[in-house]
Amino acid sequence: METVLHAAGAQVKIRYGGPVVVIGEKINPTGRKKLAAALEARAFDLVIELATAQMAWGADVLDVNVGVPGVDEVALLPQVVKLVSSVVKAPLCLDSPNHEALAAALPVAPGKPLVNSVNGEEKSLQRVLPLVKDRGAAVIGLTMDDDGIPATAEARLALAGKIIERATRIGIPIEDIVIDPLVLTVGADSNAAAITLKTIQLVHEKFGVNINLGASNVSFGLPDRPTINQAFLALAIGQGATCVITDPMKLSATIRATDLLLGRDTYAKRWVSFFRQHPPEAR
Ligand code: THG
Repeated sequence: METVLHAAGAQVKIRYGGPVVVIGEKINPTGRKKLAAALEARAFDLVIELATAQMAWGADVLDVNVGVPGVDEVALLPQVVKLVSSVVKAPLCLDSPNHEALAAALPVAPGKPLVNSVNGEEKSLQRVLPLVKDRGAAVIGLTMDDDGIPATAEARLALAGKIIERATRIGIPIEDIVIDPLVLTVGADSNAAAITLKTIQLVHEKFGVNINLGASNVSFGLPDRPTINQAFLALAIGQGATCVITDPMKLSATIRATDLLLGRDTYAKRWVSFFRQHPPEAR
């Protein structure tokens, strides 16, 4: 199964057995006061800097999230999407829970973008899926609904099935659906990562669709988060995750090393190229 995204001549293929696709997460004001203030002031230098820096560190796709509380996302998301696409040649991942903001940004996003996200909630399915279908975009389906994130892998698998069924029923090709099994922090529940890893395995076996994961949640509230995130990502990729939304500055090296160890980097070409561009002493 291959999810193909493109923009300005750049094509990104998400597929099992290929190198993991990195979605740069840093254009997101959550927990970043400087970026939140800049977005509120419509001062976009920092956004441009984050876009180019993430590309230099190996991002394939850039996530764009402008969710500052109180800000008019319907106006701001398309504005930032246009700006980012004018400075980098990468498909974008439009990250908003607000379907009106997605509807406003989709027409100005270049090529074939990724919509982040739909979930198993009835309202979300009804509002987001038609936008994805009409735009010919791909979509991330989160395995959660009105009741939150289910506690078991089997229940998350059922939600993945529901999203896939509803999306394909309105004509979205199954290869344009990427399932995100979500992870909670192991600081609160020591089984949190294990449940997510099991969900990846079940979704991969049953549907064969591409699987995305955000690595950062897993370590919330714990010391030395990067080490936990690195270990988790390697395990998730080994289990079948094919794309990850993360900080490329912190995690591209681990992702490249994992691809190498899984036999997805012939002659270690990508690893050596990354090493030359970002030698360890400069990381
Ligand atoms: N799945 C999907 N989309 C997602 C997520 C996911 N989008 C949002 C999120 N998870 C991924 N993006 C972020 C963005 C920021 C942070 C974590 C995940 C973050 N911010 C720091 C903080 O809150 O403390 C600030 C870090 C910094 O300053 O660099 O951790 O799972 N589909």
